[in-house]
Amino acid sequence: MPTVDARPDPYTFELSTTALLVIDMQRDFLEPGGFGESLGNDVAQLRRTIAPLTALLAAARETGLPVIHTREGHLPDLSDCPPAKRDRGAPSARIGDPGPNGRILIRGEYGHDIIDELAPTDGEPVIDKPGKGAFYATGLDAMLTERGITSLLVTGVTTEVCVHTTVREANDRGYECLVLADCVGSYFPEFQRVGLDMISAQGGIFGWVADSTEVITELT
Ligand code: TIU
Repeated sequence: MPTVDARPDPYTFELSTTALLVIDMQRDFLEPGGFGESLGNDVAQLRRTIAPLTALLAAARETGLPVIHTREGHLPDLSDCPPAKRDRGAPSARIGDPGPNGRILIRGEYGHDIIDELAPTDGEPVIDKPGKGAFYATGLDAMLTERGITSLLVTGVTTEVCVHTTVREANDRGYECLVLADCVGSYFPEFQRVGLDMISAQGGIFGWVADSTEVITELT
């Protein structure tokens, strides 16, 4: 069984019960003109995740490790977007408003889709989720259970929002999570550091943290 140098201690996983989860690597978060920028964020902060995630995806695909992608977004009629989410804050454009990449965070729009560099291949599931967590109002738990997956290699954006929410949801459902530090990104450097610390502190209260190179070495 592969064992990865991680914190707070080494992470051992079985290939047959592990999946790579790629959270919300969408244009709406990583490119100008989308949801992330509308909230006042510098979207360039997230782009350092693309190269390591590209390498990790290649290794996972070569090994036959299941890859599951998620996308945050809403139905065109916004019936799955609570007003409490849409009305929050003072963004330059709200969810559902028109933008250069289509309506902000709306399913089917160009901006809602995954960036070209990390496009899913045929057969890789893409879970559309209305919330921050990948388990809320989705079929992810059933999909993992059906496949016998109990361990998740977690990547994507943003570290302190959708990655954290998903790891917490996964933790409560009994999944073990290894979060790959160079493959998760935040708009705020301090949130990146503290967000990862919060996962691995207290003996790994939510899971483990490692660099993707440690996993790639084990997979190849
Ligand atoms: N705003 C922010 O940091 N993130 C989100 O709204 N969604 C995800 O993290 N995917």
